[in-house]
Amino acid sequence: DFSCIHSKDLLPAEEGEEATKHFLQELVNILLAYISKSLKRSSKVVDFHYPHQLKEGLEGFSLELPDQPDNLEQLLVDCRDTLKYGVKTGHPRYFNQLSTGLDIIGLAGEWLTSTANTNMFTYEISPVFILMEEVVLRKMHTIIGWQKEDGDGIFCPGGTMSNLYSVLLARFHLFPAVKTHGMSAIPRLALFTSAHSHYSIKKSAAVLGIGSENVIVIRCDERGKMISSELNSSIDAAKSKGLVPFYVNATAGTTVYGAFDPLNEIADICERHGLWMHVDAAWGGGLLLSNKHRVKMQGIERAHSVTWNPHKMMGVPLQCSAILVKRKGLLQECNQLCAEYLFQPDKAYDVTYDTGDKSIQCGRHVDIFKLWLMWKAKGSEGFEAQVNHCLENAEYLYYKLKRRTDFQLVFKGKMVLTAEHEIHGEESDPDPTPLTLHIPKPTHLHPLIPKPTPKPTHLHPLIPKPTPKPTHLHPLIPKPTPKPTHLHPLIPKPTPKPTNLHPLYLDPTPPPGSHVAPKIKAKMMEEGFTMIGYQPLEDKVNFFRCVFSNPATQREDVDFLLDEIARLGCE
Ligand code: ABU
Repeated sequence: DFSCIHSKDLLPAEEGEEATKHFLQELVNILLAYISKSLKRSSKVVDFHYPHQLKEGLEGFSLELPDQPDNLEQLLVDCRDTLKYGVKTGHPRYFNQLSTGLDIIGLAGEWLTSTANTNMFTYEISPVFILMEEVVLRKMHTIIGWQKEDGDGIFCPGGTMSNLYSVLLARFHLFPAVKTHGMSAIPRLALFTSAHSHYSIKKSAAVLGIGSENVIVIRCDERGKMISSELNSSIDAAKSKGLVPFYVNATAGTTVYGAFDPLNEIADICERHGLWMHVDAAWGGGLLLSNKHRVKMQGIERAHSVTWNPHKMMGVPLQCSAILVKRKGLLQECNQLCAEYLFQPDKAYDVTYDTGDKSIQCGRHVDIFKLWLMWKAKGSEGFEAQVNHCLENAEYLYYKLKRRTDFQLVFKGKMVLTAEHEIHGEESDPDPTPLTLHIPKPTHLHPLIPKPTPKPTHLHPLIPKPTPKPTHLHPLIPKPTPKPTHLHPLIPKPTPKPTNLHPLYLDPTPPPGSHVAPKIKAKMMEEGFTMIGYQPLEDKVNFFRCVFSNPATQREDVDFLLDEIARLGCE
């Protein structure tokens, strides 16, 4: 009974050890019960509530903050409820995001990290974690295929930040004066990325003052791979307009199709034009650990920098993302500002281990320990088996979909091949292996689904805000920036007036079938037995994207997902 105990009774209070032990043990019991439940197929992925319901408070669970301290009994109830109303991302039937699953060793690593509660900026306060980071980064360089003398890097908060680093480094490599003199000291730059690449490349250009309009978007083929011949001609075209091309992003595992750009072809073009080649392998990086599947990333060793998120395909708990840089010392040169209160040059140890000045942050979370511990626990072979299992699930889904008449594949042709198929050339497409599979709309269900009654949009969490946009555009591709007007740039553009139309029907002629996936998803969330994301893409109306990164997911879960989508669509 913790009803008479408060946080002030825990350590460092005198005699606080017993209460602390019992409190933490009770918390562990709650977490264990949650983990076991998360893995039970009979339990829900989500006990979904709309924002207003959670804000109003549910069965004693209140988000409001008290003036007087709550007792520990209440805090334990709050912990239970927080998990109860959250999403069980470790559930075998959670297919919604690229980061799924719950690795117990990774969890232990995260607990230890929080217990250590230190910062990654200097060796003096994180000696062990700094050396672990060095070891893991070296391992990743070797796996990429860089020479022993090459390789640098840093863990940072997510793939977007890793990609931002890559653009920053490429620009500094070409124009070091930009660090001190800013953009006015350098010419107008251009960078290149595919239409299916992650939006963080445009965001990086915007954040770094290059301008999102100077990101030149290269078309993709039907499978979502960059058409490299168009990259070449776009570079020439940009040069003829007086822009200075400096950077190409190639994606290894695009966010929606899981497509792999032709890295060697892109590397050839980058070499010909003297451009920095970055590979965004945030999603696909894990495949480097698979002897069977790493063939899809041939050419990655020619990259100047690589983004790789172990928190995706490798199943490391969020967050764990690396920016890997071939040229040693560049991160430090680009970012260091030598703050004297942290990075004193006259310390008693080798100050190159004070890696914090490589970063654009000051404080940096310890993301390395859980990955290091998982690598120890599984070995590289364990990660390989895990990645192969995910791809086997993807292949299973493909074959199931081919046999069902109530689903339609988003693009024709085999989406997942084993290495064997590739070696023997049984398919016409030599590089057809995306990691994510796309369960398309069950279009025949369309007439059976009633038109939703328009609701106040602030109550419906699944419906995007009514920003009018052409529905045929991919959501990851920002709308074209309006041409500069006479307005001062600091004056925000007027927000389009909200209408009273349901956001799904804003477009007077929505493409047929576009509301099927959102309607199924809305029902799926309310029932809560599985979760999968959808999106439109280019000329394709909303379709489901099925992600496999959870080692707990088995074939029966794939079967369940398909039957559940079909059931919800028929209701
Ligand atoms: N680019 C971050 C991951 C997004 C996703 O889970 O779909």
